[in-house]
Amino acid sequence: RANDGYGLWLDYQAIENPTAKSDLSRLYSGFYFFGQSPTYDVIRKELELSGEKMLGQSPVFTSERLAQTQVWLGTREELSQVLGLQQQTSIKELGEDGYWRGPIGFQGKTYYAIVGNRPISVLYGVFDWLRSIQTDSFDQTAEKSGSPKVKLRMLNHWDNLDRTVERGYAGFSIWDWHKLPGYVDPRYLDYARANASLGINAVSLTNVNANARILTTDFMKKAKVLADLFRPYGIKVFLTARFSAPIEIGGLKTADPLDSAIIDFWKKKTDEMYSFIPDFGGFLVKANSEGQPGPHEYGRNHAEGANMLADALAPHGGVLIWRAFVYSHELDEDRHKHANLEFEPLDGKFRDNVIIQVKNGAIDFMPREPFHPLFGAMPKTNLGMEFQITQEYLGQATQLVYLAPMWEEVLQSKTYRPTPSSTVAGVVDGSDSDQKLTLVAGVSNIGTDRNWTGHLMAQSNWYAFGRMAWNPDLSSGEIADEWVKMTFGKDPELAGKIKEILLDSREAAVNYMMPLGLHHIMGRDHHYGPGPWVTGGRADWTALYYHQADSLGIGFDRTASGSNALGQYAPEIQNAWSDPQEIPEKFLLWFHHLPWDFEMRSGRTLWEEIGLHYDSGVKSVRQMQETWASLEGKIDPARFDHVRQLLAIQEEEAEWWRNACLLYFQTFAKRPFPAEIEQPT
Ligand code: GCW
Repeated sequence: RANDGYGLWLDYQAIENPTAKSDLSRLYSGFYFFGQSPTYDVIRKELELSGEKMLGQSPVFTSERLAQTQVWLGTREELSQVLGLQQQTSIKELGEDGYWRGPIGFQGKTYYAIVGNRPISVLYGVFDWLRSIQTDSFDQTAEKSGSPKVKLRMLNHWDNLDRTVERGYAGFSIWDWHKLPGYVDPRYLDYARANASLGINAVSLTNVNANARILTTDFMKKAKVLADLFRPYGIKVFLTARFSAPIEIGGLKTADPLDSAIIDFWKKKTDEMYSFIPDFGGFLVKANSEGQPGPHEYGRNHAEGANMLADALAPHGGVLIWRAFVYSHELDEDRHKHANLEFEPLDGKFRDNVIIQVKNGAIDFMPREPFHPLFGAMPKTNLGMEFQITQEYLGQATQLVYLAPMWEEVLQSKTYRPTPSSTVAGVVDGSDSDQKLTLVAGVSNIGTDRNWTGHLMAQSNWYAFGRMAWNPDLSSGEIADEWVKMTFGKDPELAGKIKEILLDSREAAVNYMMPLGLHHIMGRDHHYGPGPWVTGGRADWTALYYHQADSLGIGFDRTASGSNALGQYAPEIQNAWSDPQEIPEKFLLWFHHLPWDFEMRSGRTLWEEIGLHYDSGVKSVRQMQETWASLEGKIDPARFDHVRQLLAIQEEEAEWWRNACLLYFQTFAKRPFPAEIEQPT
């Protein structure tokens, strides 16, 4: 059967190396569980699947005669009860999600053990072990331990109750609300396995542009089924709460967060939710943003809105996630500044169980943005990161763009606050901040398409998101390496070439779409393809607002002579970036309006440099195509052809972007294109 990509990175390629195979085969001949848990049943199933696929062998699970076993699985406590073992006490320090795996000597024999602080972390240890086998890095004599740096590692689905998906490019929502609670699609379990294999431990099922019906009893019963299925995989369910729900489903006249009837409504709703899902994660809220209802309607601020919901969740241990994606051009001329203006004054005013979820940049998931200036600016507030895995502004389902280099760039950015060496990763994972409740969220790219993500290669973005949420300091290169080997096999030449394609793809997209700090110049509403000419309606929805091209030059002056959004960053950044000679050129036009003949570091003019960037983006795509073509015969024809066809579309689209943007900007610059580029027509 043709490989349709359904198996994701859990497809478990057959092991060919005879020594590795016989070693592993021995291990698969005797698994021993020291305790019982529904999560151990999940592990058993994964061992069955992986044994069949990697070795053509069913694992043996024994319950007696320890001496005949090979692999031990259990929690630290379970192991020490049976064996009286006191080693591995350090595992305890790894926290509830931490695990240890390695050899244990007992009564003259060595066993391979995977030990966690609770059953879920044994599962994490098993997935880590399976990953090491698939990537050829398993050494049974070595010890390895792991634990996540972030507490909530979460997918945000923008899925509507009618199964359409906002900004979804992989079919419809996998949540079949119509058939729930009676019918359980087996796909739900494969979804849970995939997430658990990465350590993703929370999912918000519904769109942040929320429908209040999800909070009705009927829908709670449906959500309960999913929560029950996900529990053994360590995944908690969250739902989006529409702020005006008291009016829409509660028959009340207001949604004022300080009104006692409203407080009571949310308390009862929340209690009811917990009666169905005792470990319900909490609510995710988009309020007073893009027309969504919120506390402002009643003259209340974000903290008053968020805290009211947080108080309803607190007795149950629930978390309230409140988004900082708020903007207009009314509060300030520059939309960029809006979130800081509204949220910074509220620092320290949110309850302990509130997390403010902040997009990686201040505008909106652009191909490249400087990090959001809220990171580092609210030391007394839990700040979570929101990435977008779905490629709204990065080619949607037709383009291959590996997003991990972008996330890495953001996470490793220095904020210089709260300490001089702080980074975004350090703020978010709490190592540079005091925050206890930490969160990395990603807007899901999953849908009903057989291969889950529309573009097969977009599976790498789901994978990379999960890995980075677990450890924000992992590099995009090592993650690519893992994913490629797990998805396409370990042939070094093949793996090397696919990795090269992945790692070049994001810079290619930036170049042919929005190089040198250009942003928000895409097609209106659908956000597909170029639209630097977009005008009309709200100023901050036009393109001209962002690129500001005129006969003199191009770019948005956000320095002190302009909007001074730069003033929202730490002084170190302000100093360096306010100088067009010093700012990294990748952010040049984000912060500066410069003449077309401005001299770039290459010695070329700005106009020439823009042309070269657009053109090099197209050339990179052609290089990706060539590299892919060289893999013909080394990848199964189904997957080979899928990617080949999409790369051909991507080439056309890259040319479209280049030609459209350059021809449009030329109407202002009135200069010829650099001779060395393919001339746009
Ligand atoms: O990126 C924009 C999208 C909207 C989205 C919004 C948000 C859910 O175009 O579709 O709405 O951001 O993040 O709230």
